[in-house]
Amino acid sequence: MDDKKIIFSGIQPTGCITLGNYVGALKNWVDLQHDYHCLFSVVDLHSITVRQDPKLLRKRCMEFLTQYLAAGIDGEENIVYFQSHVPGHAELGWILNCYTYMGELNRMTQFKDKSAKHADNINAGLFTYPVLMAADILLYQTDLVPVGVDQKQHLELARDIAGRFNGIYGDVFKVPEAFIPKEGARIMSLQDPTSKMSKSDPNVNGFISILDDTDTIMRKFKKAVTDSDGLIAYSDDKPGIKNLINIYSAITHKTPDEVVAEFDGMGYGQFKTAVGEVVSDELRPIRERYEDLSKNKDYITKIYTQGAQRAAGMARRTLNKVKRKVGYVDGVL
Ligand code: ATP
Ligand code: LTN
Repeated sequence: MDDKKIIFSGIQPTGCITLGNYVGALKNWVDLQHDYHCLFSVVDLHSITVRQDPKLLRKRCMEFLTQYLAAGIDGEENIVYFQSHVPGHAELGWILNCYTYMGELNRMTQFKDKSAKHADNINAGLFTYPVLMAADILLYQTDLVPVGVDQKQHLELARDIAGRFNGIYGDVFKVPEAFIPKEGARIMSLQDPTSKMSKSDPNVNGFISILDDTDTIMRKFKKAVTDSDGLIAYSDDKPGIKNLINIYSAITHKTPDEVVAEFDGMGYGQFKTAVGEVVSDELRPIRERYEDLSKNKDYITKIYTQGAQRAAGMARRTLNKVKRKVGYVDGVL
């Protein structure tokens, strides 16, 4: 193998892939994909921490994987697959559960948020979810994990677990680093700019799906909640406008200061239209490729089948090492 480093990342198949997921994660995967050996997984094991309709879940899993490819991920060069197709994730997840403390998991803010949201179904999977995420990453000796800032705490836990395991057994796992974008690490809801744009938001006006058409995108940006002082400035006191500046900035690669200078003296209406246009121009080719790709089921099947085979080979190497270190007898499989 050459000296390229390894990337692992994933999105769970719930709701639909949003502009937040795109700017925070997917777009960076596309930018980094040729410089690293990459594994991009639809992390379907994670999605059942919240109750899912089986038919819908299966359909959504296919749609998510197709959207990875439509966004520009090269499925031949990279490993693109479904997490549930590689048993090593669940196996290592179990082992790492025994090297993770309840106290650590109790501190996870996503667990606190999600258990408040789904009070009728606070299952053990929701609690140990970050351990499965650590297993996803550590299974492949991952160097870099491109994610939005909301995943930083989970990544730090993965690093702690890796360090703890290595401390007991010697160098087993690579300790991974997070790759968090500067602008766009946390895109906020268009309807409530103090909370994260979320793909499971029941209010569809709060998020942009990467498959939304131009009219829908323009309409959602026009409706975006801002303030009433009419000044385009980058400030925490103006979360709505700050969010729009961040979106424009992430798509155009301009700094927030440059964006503020560009729109100096203009009204919110004009600015919202400009943001809608850059987003729409960015997403149009993705939507078009998606239409084409979704007609080609054989190609998609080929990508995820070969992806799982390649991933399973890499996973096996780490798992064998882990099992030997823990003290299990060598198996036949
Ligand atoms: P849910 O709302 O269902 O919990 P989500 O929208 O947070 O889902 P995830 O599957 O949890 O989506 O996240 C996939 C990736 O997208 C992660 O790397 C996450 O950090 C990133 N991400 C999610 N939402 C945003 C956002 N609003 N801004 C930037 N990055 C985001
Ligand atoms: N927990 C992540 C999704 C996820 C992930 C991963 C991201 C699961 N496993 C491994 C990066 C690496 C989330 O965004 N909710």
